[in-house]
Amino acid sequence: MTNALQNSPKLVEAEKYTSALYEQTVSRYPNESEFLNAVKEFLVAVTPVIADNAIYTEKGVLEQILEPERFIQFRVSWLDDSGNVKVNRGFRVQFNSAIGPYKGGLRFHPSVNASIVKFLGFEQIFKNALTGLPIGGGKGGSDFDPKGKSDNEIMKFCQSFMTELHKHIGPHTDIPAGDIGVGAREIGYMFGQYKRLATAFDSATLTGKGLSYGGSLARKEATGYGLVYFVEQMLASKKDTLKNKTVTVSGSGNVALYAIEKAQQCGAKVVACSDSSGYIYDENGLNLETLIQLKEVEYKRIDTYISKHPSAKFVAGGNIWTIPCDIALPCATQNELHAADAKLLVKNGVIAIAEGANMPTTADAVEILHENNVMFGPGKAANAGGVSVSALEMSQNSMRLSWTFEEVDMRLQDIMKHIYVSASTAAVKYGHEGNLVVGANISGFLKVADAMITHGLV
Ligand code: NDP
Ligand code: 2IT
Repeated sequence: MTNALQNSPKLVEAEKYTSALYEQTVSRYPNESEFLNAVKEFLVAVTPVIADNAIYTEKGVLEQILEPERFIQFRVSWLDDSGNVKVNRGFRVQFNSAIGPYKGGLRFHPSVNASIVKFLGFEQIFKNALTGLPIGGGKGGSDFDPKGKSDNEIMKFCQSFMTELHKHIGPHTDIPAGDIGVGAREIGYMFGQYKRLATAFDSATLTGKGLSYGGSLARKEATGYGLVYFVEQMLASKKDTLKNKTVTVSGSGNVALYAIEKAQQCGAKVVACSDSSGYIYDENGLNLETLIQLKEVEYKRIDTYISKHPSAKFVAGGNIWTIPCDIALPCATQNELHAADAKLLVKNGVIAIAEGANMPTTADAVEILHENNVMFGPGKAANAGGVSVSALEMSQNSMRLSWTFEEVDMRLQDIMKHIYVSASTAAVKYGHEGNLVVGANISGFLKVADAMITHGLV
């Protein structure tokens, strides 16, 4: 908030208004804890903007923004390899299309439900706005568990899922991509089925495609690389760099692997990464080539790494945040870094934490980091590199050409810098210097809210 606003009656009014909106959301969706957490963080962050600009209240922008434009739920039936009938739930939330067609990933994980899809779709609205590219917010997925499934079962599931989803998506309406459990293989099967049903080669209907049929160079690397570019900006603000820093990265999926690669290229030593069964640790640093072979080629668990590198240890069920580090990059899933972890990281001397995953750090953990002056990069800013290059993939598809890796990577670096600058500038303007959670929410919100107002009540 501007200094004049501090403790002003306008701010008190705005706080009452956003608290009431939060309570209303709780009473509408009492069981959607992940969605409610995302809404709470957002409402608290934008309260000074509401206090400062009466128009957002007059036009009911917040009331509208909290409610998805559309929420689609559907049955996904398929046959497993033994001929048994399987039934999963499919979801797509089309949350906000004020600044562009809905855009956001698909997650296949047994935990997926309405709350998780809505929290991710809500975050995506502001993340996508921050990129400066013309994309609205959406998200989807299924409670299907890809673990232990044969390639044939994955294909059957993807085809059945897309048979319903294709009615709701398209290059000018809604463009899904990957997320947890959805990578190049799944996008390929879904694109094949979409193409067949649409009787058209609408390449810009899905992003994260293979390079042979319209994918963008550097999309695979984009989220992890973008995260590290964002961390470089955070460190540069303190005249520091990644050189010789000790880094831990949770997860060992798409985001984690390429965050590790870029951190290593920047001169950091990445000593640990994880999956849902535990973590691997090597004080001399992890070998990325082995990790990529195990995870992307052989689809193996992280514990298999130690047979190739005896100097590393695998800690089954271990908590990666107990390892001392300068920089921690949570890149697995939501709510994976709690208050106790934040305290321990602070005690062990952490200087920066940035979220590759969506909302991995709980609200009380973020508070502890801020209290202890640990730099904190929230996911909707720090992991926006993935969706940014997805939007660049759409541009290339529209132009029917493809840029070089270097060209895409340069654009990605510019976008991450721009996101850092706009979030940190908004934080300063509204009286929360250094608080990128507040800055990212405000900066994303302003763009979407202004577009919504110009469209009238729709
Ligand atoms: P992947 O499926 O490639 O990898 C996910 C990793 O996280 C795996 O190591 C997985 O371990 C671990 N993980 C997932 N769920 C859990 C859980 N409940 N508990 C513990 N570990 C878990 O996914 P991505 O790398 O694509 O996504 C990781 C995070 O990044 C997600 O939060 C996603 O929303 C976010 N993100 C992804 C983007 C992208 O472009 N892919 C863009 C922006 C954000 P295991 O194999 O044991 O389940
Ligand atoms: O959370 C995310 O930003 C993603 N999973 C990527 C979305 C996209 O459309 O590339």
